[in-house]
Amino acid sequence: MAQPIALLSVYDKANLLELAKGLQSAGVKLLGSGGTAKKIREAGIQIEDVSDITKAPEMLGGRVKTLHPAVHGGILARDIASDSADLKAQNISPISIVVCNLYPFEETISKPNCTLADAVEEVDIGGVTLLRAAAKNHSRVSVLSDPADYDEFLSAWTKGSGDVGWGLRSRLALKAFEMTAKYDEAISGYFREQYASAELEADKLAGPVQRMALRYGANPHQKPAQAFVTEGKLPFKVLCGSPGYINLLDALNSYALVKELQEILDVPAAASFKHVSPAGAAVGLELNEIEKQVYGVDDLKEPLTPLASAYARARGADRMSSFGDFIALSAPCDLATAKIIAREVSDGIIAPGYSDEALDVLKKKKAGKYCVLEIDPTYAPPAIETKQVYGVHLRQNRNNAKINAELFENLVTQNKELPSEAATDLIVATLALKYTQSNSVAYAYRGAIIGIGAGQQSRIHCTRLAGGKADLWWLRHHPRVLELPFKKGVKRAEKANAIDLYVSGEVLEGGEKEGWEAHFLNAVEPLGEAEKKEWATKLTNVACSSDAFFPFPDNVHRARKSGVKYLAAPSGSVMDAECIKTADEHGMVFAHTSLRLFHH
Ligand code: 93A
Repeated sequence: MAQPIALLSVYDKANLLELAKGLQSAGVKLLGSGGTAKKIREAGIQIEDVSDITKAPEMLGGRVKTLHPAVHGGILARDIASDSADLKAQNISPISIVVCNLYPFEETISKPNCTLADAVEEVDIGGVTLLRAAAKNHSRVSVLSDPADYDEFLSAWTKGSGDVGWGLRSRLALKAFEMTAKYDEAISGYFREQYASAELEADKLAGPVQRMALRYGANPHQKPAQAFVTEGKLPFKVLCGSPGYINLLDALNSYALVKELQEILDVPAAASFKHVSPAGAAVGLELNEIEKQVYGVDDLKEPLTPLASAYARARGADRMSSFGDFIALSAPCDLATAKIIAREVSDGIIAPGYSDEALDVLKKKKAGKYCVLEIDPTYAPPAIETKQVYGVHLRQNRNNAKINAELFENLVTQNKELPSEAATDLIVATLALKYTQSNSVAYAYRGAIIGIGAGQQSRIHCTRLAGGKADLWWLRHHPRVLELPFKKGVKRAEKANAIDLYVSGEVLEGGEKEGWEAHFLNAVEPLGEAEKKEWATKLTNVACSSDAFFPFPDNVHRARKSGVKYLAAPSGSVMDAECIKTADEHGMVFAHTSLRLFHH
């Protein structure tokens, strides 16, 4: 058998001499690129230069060292007759071991004064080719890309008399593939930053870009931060302001929600997001006069379009939570909608377009810093999504479950009457859950979320939280609330706050009490418990959906207290029968969906 050959070409020369010594004593012939061969030779170990077999000197200042058919033919040749014949014809010897690690690209670019030219010079070509070729041909060739593996390899080589076995060869090949992939990612990341960011500066208002730098991540100390795609351009462009990291989390989740709502219900939809969960979401059913008053849009001169009604409803579900929201619209923003947004405290908006007048209005918000994003409505996200937590990559198929009326066909209660309005409300509630941090439960009424419980570890806490919010929402319709004698000049957010304190029955003392009272022209009597109870009985036909099964019937009891008649949840609880029995006791209609909708 011919003497096995090892090709060594390493930037990091750690453990190199021990490996070279070991290979030599095992009868392996050594071949090295310039610096690697020199170091080994200086240690008294015999080694040939790559240029001895290529018959070509290293050139272009080291840019071409190992890139040669004599090298790559020797690595890539299989153990088959035609490949052996090719090698023989070209007088090339097969190579059995490749030892290579790459120029320190990441280390170089992390230096503060690294220039573009410095970075370019550190892009390793020949080394990546050696690693990839050897890894490709791992059925015959061993590739050592990490000095930490030399010892194990040497003992396996000696033990196996030159055959380290398929197991080790395949593990080493995978390591080499991972290494070149990571290396390439560092290179494309660096050049994306250099070239796609420059594009951002130039074309900010003209079109979408591939990458945008963000001020910071989830918190101001989390720098640097960026948003990017690896192919094409981001699916949105920035028309005004500059989005932050949380803004984008809100924008992308909320737009997905409203887009699906409109697709399924064929009515414009809007959502008001905070911390990556909806505070409200709705479709644009026309508002009656009381709703206009409750949602604070009764004084608007501009007639409400369906889109404006959708946002008024979405914002009106929980005005406290929507303070500083990120808004998503399913249809191009019109003037009527922009006028509602203009006077609310909000952080930004995403929509598939803006009328000129609407954009003029929005651009004036926050002294010109209001974040306005225009999304491409034809954009379809990739099917696979990946995120990284604590250094671990998590990958899954996107949640592409369709939420439509068919989902609620399995009615498991005695009462099986599900009117189309209730089916619409179940769709709104369930679709909202698809984009709400779990656990979650949502109550919907007249095409809008009226209470949502998000991010709770216990199901009943979600049901209570959502129910409590729905109760407050309903109390805001109470005639005593609508007649509260606010002084002129009280700001919208202050009103929302004062009403919330009033309906929640919060006990106020001292300065807080005085501050609250100062909003009104005269003394305001609190809402009594009996009044509240009596008012609660007037809310009926509410829909409620849960992102996973109800583990106990307490959820059904609690939902009923907030006027819920229509329930939807997946089946699967050992208490399913009990939950159904409870729903039957209350004359409710319960749809088992068999679709879990956790979202994180
Ligand atoms: O500039 S290169 O991309 N051109 C090459 O042909 C080449 N072959 C190996 N760099 C090349 N290498 C790299 O040189 C290896 O990846 C290794 O990091 C380094 C070893 O160089 P030396 O043996 O001269 O120290």
